[in-house]
Amino acid sequence: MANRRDFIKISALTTGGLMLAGLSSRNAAVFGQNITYKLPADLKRTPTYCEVCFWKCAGWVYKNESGEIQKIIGNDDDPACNGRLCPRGTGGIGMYYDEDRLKEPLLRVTDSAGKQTFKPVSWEEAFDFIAQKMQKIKAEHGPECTALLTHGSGGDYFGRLLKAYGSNNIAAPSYAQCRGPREVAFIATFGEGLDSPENTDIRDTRCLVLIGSHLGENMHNGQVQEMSDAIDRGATIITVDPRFSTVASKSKFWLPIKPSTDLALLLTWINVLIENGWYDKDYVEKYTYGFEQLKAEVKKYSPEWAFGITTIAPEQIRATAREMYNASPAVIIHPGRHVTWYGDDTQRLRAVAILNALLGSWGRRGGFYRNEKKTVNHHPMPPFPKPTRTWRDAMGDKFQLADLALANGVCDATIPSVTLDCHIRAWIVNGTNLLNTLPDQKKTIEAIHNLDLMVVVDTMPMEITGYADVVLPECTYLERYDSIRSLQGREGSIALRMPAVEPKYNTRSAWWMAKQLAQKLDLKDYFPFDSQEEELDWEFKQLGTSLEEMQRIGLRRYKREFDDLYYAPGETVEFMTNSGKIELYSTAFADQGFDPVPRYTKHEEPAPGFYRLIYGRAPMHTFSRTANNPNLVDLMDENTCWINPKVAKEWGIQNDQYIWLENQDGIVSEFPIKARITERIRFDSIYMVHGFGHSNKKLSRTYGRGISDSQLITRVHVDPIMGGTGMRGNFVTFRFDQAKKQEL
Ligand SMILES: Nc1nc2c(c(=O)[nH]1)N[C@H]1C(S)=C(S)[C@@H](COP(=O)(O)OP(=O)(O)OC[C@H]3O[C@@H](n4cnc5c(=O)[nH]c(N)nc54)[C@H](O)[C@@H]3O)O[C@H]1N2
Ligand SMILES: Nc1nc2c(c(=O)[nH]1)N[C@H]1C(S)=C(S)[C@@H](COP(=O)(O)OP(=O)(O)OC[C@H]3O[C@@H](n4cnc5c(=O)[nH]c(N)nc54)[C@H](O)[C@@H]3O)O[C@H]1N2
Ligand code: SF4
Ligand SMILES: [Mo]
Repeated sequence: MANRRDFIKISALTTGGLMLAGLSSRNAAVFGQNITYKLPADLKRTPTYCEVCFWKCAGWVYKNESGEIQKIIGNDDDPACNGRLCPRGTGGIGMYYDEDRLKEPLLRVTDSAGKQTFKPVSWEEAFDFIAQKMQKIKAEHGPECTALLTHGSGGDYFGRLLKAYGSNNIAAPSYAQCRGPREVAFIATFGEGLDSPENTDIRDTRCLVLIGSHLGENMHNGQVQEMSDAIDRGATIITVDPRFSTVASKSKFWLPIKPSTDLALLLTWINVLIENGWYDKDYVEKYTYGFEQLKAEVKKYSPEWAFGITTIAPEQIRATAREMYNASPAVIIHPGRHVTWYGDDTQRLRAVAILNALLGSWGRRGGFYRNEKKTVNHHPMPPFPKPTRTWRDAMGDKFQLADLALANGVCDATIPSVTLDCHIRAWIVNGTNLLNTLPDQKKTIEAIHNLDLMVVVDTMPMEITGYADVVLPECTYLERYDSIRSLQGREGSIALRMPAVEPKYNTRSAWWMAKQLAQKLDLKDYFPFDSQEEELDWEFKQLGTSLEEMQRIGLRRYKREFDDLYYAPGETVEFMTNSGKIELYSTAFADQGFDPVPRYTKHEEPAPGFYRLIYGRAPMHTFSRTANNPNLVDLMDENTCWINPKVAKEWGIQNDQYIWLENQDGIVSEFPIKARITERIRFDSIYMVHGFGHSNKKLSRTYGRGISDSQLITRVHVDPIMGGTGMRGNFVTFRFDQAKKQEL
């Protein structure tokens, strides 16, 4: 291993307090620019869009008379939130007030005793160090040996920097650890993906089918609001989930499926619809390709067959299929969002897409509407150099249907291999806690040890910052401008995020950091404006408004410009697939040697005494980014392990007892987790909320609270079609003695 990095718990942080004032004035002089914002004094409230999750609700920040942030409320005009933020968005203030925040740039140094620590440094020292390393990597190995791993708004600016430098290795975990398989499946079927927010017309639906989508715990705001309105209107909800989720309790049908068998249910539903003629014949005839092949292929999937696999009774399968048909085309088989479960996820999502196509819901009211979005134009800049290599070169001919970069692919391409003459040598990590986000932590750490440079841009001392060479502290979303939020939807809308207050401590925005680095790397033409205000103003002017106007209104909506929201009766539609039709039989998959019509394959079962580890969301937290947020910790301060009473009895586990979990590879959870004994989970699985079990002691409110599902996800089921990391093929058992073991 080239550069073994010890995990550093940011122990040097406190020493920086005294140096701050001196450092920031020196920075200002060195960089020759004013880093304070020109905030209009007369604004009673300042606009923002939320960064607590990626639904990006627009809101207003209010301050008290002393200029302290007091509350954030939703922007009434915003189609993403309709004036109402979710609990996390309201609690976003806690991100600003969290005293555990990163406070100054840090550099990894090794002392005379060989101990690695972080030393507080000036911004200029940090940038000099990074630029020098990046120039060396570029000269010796080519710029393609640098990658950006990013989640969140600053990624736009670091992405521009990286492309200017000559690399296109830009990956976000929201693809191969989240919605990637769904995008590939819908592109193969309808010629377009869903992206965010999804174009589900829940507002007008008559039947919503949720397959592991736990809306209501998954708090994607506008979608949850539309669903609760739909429930009030009497729409049917069908929930397929091994756990009695919040939305299962509002559903007409709850199908407590055996986990990992959803594809069997979906293919059987397809068969039942076709066999009974419960599908939209005109729509299928006019718009689709491959119906006969589909029909022949799914013939074998009877409800009786599916019962043996899914444990869902045949009459339930028929009744729910009928229910969907009765509502069609105002029916949505929801594509879900985090869909990287078992490795055959693209095919499962293909089955979801096919069901929607048979019921004629795509392009129909109450099904899926047609999206619109405003394009944000950037100021002209020199063309980006064309990279000669990417992470894909490490993949051979695999995953060609992936339409975005894979974060796990970047990880793979960082580990030297005999087939690859150049591995990735530098990572810029922005806003993603990779140790908790990618499965197989051992591999992530191995990749990190092979880097010559790892820069982490974050707001908090997380697991990932502990492995950095350089830590760049970003100010929170309440203290900065950011790129323009342009959201797709029934109509396009744009929103401004501006600082409500000056950045606390010695923190800066991503734009500022990227611009300074660009200067050091001789790439300043890619950041042509002296201030972010000027750049935003230029961009807003292309959209028919200005920064000054947006500071007052926060959000602007645009009338639809192109197509109608839904297909007109008999409208001719050209789909962006090879056949120009909705492909029930995927020609693109056939070309690549994958099943053109999905087929059921069996998954491994837990050994006796083991239970499948499944996970999800809680309404008051977002992954690990909120785990230490004072306001949200007040609402929920640890995750619990849901265990069926039958199982608890067998093991003698009491409610609220702390236990350890051990997975099938012998990995034991670092911390104990509280047992929650409940009928709401099947006997073959245990459930927990993702985002807890933090090992960085500097996270004073969350350190050691609950456990990390990621730590136990060592078996990864990679999707052969697009490379997504299936994370639900891990089994765990209970342990009661870990406390003693840790004391030794
Ligand atoms: N085991 C398991 N793994 C999962 C999931 C799961 O449910 N279970 N979910 C998957 C899904 S769906 C997704 S989308 C991904 C999410 O993956 P991530 O986005 O990586 O999730 P977080 O754990 O919230 O890490 C976010 C990091 O950004 C930092 N941060 C917060 N605000 C800012 C900011 O303003 N600027 C900067 N620079 N940093 C900031 C936080 O401190 C934190 O370190 O994880 C995936 N991985
Ligand atoms: N509050 C909150 N809301 C969020 C987020 C957050 O962090 N916090 N993150 C956002 C993001 S990035 C995403 S991607 C979404 C993710 O949210 P979703 O896409 O809605 O859900 P998943 O995380 O895939 O699935 C969780 C549900 O799947 C069930 N499940 C587990 N295994 C199986 C199975 O084999 N079959 C079936 N049918 N169900 C199964 C679990 O019991 C659980 O109820 O949430 C978004 N909304
Ligand atoms: S859904 Fe909640 S956390 Fe996500 S952007 Fe909206 S208010 Fe923020
Ligand atoms: Mo996600």
